[in-house]
Amino acid sequence: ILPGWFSEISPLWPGEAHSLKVEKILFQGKSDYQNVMVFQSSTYGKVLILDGVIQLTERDECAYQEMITHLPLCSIPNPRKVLVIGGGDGGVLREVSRHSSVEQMDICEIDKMVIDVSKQFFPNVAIGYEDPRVKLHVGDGVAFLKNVPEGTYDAVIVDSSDPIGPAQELFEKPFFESVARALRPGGVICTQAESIWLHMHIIEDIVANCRQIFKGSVNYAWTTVPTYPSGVIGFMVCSTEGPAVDFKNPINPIDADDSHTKTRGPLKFYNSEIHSA
Ligand code: AAT
Repeated sequence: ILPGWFSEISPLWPGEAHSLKVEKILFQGKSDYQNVMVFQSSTYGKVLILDGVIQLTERDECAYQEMITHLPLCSIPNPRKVLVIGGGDGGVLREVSRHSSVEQMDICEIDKMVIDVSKQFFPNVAIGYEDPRVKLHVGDGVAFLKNVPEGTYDAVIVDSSDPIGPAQELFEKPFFESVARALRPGGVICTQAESIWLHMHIIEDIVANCRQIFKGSVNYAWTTVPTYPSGVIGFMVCSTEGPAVDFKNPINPIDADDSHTKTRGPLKFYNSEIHSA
């Protein structure tokens, strides 16, 4: 480990560790759930770390937040009620808020410290909270879903950390069953589903579970994020039984210059072509 550098070391990617040069450590704290750190890097802007794992950097967060949000929301007509699990930084909320059909955005993040730190150090990400359609719930996503009435949501986005620590259950079958219950017929889920280069065993399990639970369609998509392990990260995008959803051909395109461009900035990564690809 080089002095003055951050190296991302984890048993989930043995034998490799991506490193970023640290200019300055801005925050270090311990929440009830995890260690939280923010530092200024020399080439990726500010970086948010949870338990030693990179959650986002200012430079490349767009490639993750835009894809995990618009892959599901651009695949269905007029999404109205959306639930985000995790995503305490607010970046997914920022992206959901670009959809004018949305009436309600619920978010359930387990760790209040992630929310507070994001508002303090990542204002262009946490801007997602500044939308009156947002309802914040601080708690465990697994418990939250158990109390959601059947058929409530058009879309559920699971912006989850890796399956070591508080997010472990978010990768397990009972959780996917409760998401399916919370979705309307033909509703969609998009969940963080790790890297095709590192986690085939995890992906195989998720795919097998989703094939049993989501009777509409089951797909795997991926995007490039240079600061995530192996430089790519994937998503499971599935729909429940009901009106058919064709995730490969978005029917609800988002305008590159949408009405929120002024406050949220323009889309930087997502468009219909990259969605289909
Ligand atoms: N958008 C940034 C990317 C993330 S953040 C994942 C979030 O999930 C964290 O804020 C974490 O506190 C929250 N979280 C973890 N477990 C739960 C839970 N059980 N219920 C609700 N929220 C939870 C993902 C980064 C991916 C990293 C890839 N290596």
